[in-house]
Amino acid sequence: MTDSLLRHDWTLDEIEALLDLPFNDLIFRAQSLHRERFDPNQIQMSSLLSIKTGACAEDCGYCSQSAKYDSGLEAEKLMPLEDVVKAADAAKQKGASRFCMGAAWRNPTDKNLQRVIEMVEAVNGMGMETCLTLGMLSEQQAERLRDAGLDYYNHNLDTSPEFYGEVITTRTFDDRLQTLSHVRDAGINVCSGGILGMGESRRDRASMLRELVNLPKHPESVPINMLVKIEGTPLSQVEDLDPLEFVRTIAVARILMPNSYVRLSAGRGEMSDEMQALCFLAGANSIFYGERLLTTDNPEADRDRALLERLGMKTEALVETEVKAAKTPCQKAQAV
Ligand code: SAM
Ligand code: DTB
Ligand code: SF4
Repeated sequence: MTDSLLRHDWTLDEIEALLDLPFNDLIFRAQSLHRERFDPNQIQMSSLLSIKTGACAEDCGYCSQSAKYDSGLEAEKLMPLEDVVKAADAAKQKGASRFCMGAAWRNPTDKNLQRVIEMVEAVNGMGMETCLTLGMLSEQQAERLRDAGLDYYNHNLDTSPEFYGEVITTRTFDDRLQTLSHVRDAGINVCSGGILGMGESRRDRASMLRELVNLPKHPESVPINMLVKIEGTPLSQVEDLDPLEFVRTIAVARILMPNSYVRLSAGRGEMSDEMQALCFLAGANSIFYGERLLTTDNPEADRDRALLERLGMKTEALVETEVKAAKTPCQKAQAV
């Protein structure tokens, strides 16, 4: 069945016109569409773990983990399997339905990939969805991860092709598109989004969204990060983005990709409850849950629980776990 709302031919001017709408009109449009496709009071929760930290060869100007900048971060080697399993179990107990493992690599070596595959198999075996973010992947590596049962691969475009060179010089925008195409072709769900508040213009935000929406298939998951300013990195002193501009970008992502999960990602620690509530109203329906992102703090689990309760929102964890545990299509339909 074709879905006329799933367009892949958006122009930059059309997207910028959405960002330019009066705020109330934009939010109303995004929320109306959101509730046609999703339960507006339900939120998907992923938990993050850094399985290999720091000493990265890339020069991403926002990142605490690049070896090129002195952020004071202590580097750690690839974590043993049993520690990963323990962390996944703790995340599951707290209600996360997806476990996302991140490594500070330009790309994984085939040997390291084998160790990560064991982690994916173990976490899948616990009834959780798995997500990885390991940097660039070759076609064969993506296929190996697919064969291991990986559910999602996160690889962000980060910003517009025009602004990209201001942030990263050690790999190109096209390298990122290529990894996304390897992930898509292997049949793994794509998680791709970017960072706002790095000094980019509104047109850059529109251009990044255009790249995402005009991919051959919309990413299933679209993380929108607010820059977490890290001392020692080139972007540590950049001017704050107007919070309402962040909310606008979430709303436009929701309108452009109506079937995708839009994740309110990094930066929640510095956001008020009211700002997060506006992001949910604009169509965000996923968050990272747990006290730590990769190397920086996330809101305390208690604060998140209290926020969701104040808003009358519930998590998707139980529903998803039941669906995943069901063996046959008929059992799956019953679980839904
Ligand atoms: N090394 C792998 C890579 O770059 O693909 C995976 C990990 S990397 C930390 C994953 C994503 O986290 C980045 O692409 C970026 O979008 C986001 N990120 C990293 N540092 C951030 C920061 N300080 N603020 C906001 N987002 C950040
Ligand atoms: C994404 O878009 N955001 C997450 C996840 N994908 C891997 C990472 C955020 C990192 C924030 C900075 C840190 O904790 O190092
Ligand atoms: Fe390395 Fe990823 Fe950080 Fe870039 S974002 S420096 S690739 S860990």
